[in-house]
Amino acid sequence: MNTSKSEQMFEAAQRVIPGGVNSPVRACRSVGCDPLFIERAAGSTVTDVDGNQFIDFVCSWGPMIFGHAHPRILAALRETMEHGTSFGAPTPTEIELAELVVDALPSLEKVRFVSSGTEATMSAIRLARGYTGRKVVVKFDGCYHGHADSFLVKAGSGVLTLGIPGSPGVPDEIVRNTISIPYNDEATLEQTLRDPALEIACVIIEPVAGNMGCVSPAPNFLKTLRQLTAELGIVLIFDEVITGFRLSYGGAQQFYGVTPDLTCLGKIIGGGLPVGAYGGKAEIMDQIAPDGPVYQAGTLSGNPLAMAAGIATLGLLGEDGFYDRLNAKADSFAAGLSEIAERAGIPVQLNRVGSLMTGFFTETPVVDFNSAMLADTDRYGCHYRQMLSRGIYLAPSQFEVAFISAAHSDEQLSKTLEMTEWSFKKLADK
Ligand code: KE4
Repeated sequence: MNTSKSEQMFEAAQRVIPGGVNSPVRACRSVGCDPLFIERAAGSTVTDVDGNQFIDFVCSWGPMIFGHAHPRILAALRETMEHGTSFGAPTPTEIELAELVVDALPSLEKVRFVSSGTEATMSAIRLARGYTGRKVVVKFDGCYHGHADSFLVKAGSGVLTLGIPGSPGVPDEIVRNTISIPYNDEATLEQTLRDPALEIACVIIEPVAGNMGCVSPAPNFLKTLRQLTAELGIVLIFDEVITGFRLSYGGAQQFYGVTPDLTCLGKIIGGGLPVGAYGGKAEIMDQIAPDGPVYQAGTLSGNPLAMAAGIATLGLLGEDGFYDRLNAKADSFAAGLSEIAERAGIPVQLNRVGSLMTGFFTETPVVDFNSAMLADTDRYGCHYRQMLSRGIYLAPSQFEVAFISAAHSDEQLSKTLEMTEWSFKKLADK
């Protein structure tokens, strides 16, 4: 595969952009190769600057649930940009998307748009702290909520881990109020939330974890979390940046029947443009400026182009039977993957929820961060490179999810299974 132009571009990029990328995972460091520079995309394929075409399972890390360059979304953008791109003033499109989002999610009475998932989660925990007057944020090992200081704590190795900075530049004073505990561990959850020494403002969780690879909540885990936080007056925040409008039109909260106090969104609601959002009960949301004292602002929040792309996307998602068709496609693809791993004698734990999935190269069921860390990342890297050489564009990390989109055709999924079988056989021979 000729990648000469990507190589030249990567050299140029590294001279002016840290690591040559604008987000670390794109550097492909954990899969042992240099990144390809993508020139265009359509449907479920991306094409790099050397003209190599790939079936795409990254899907821009989630937004492309309909595939790339969907005609309805492009048309909405073209029409909107004719009238300008940003005004720094309220616009009708913000109301339209806000009403769609509020109507879709059980927990939302009001919503505030921002420009990234990080802004959404950062604002949500500030709001929870302002609303409760408490300081401590509880999160879960292996869950990622963006790069705001409060979230950059190392995943705890102990049962109960007081935050220790997970990145230089994050002062102890900031992360001292962040506690990270094991996902799916009800005993530790109850022990932590009931600890009288802790002034807990909120718990934030990915209702299906997508940032240690795909890890689903244990049966009743979310219900127990909801019961405890309600009893103790702790704000429950669902980070649905990945799962929102992915697992169902009402997100994970509808999929599992558990209603949080606040919800964070991103990715799909922007249709590929920069959008994040946080929302919830009016009683809490009314604490946000200018109505309330908790400050949050953004120059491009509610940007007309992003709103138009989001409205077009949600319009498509609302079509009858969309999620049934998407999940059925993902179901048969996942079944094929499991059969192939079995035939090849390769230990793979395939975790899937709806159209999100991760194949962990390990014999141990993956139910939390510690078990996810047992996966063979070298073997994943080898698989990644082999699949790339055969035109399949997987997530460049064992600890991310693969996304199935409405644009993935049966033929493309069959080809991917064939290439997976070829790759697994090569892995088994190593
Ligand atoms: P952004 O700030 O990247 O828009 O969103 C942060 C975020 C918040 N919450 C969840 C559950 C997320 O998954 C993310 C971002 N996801 C990663 C990939 N899993 C984005 C990819 C990247 O960092 O380049």
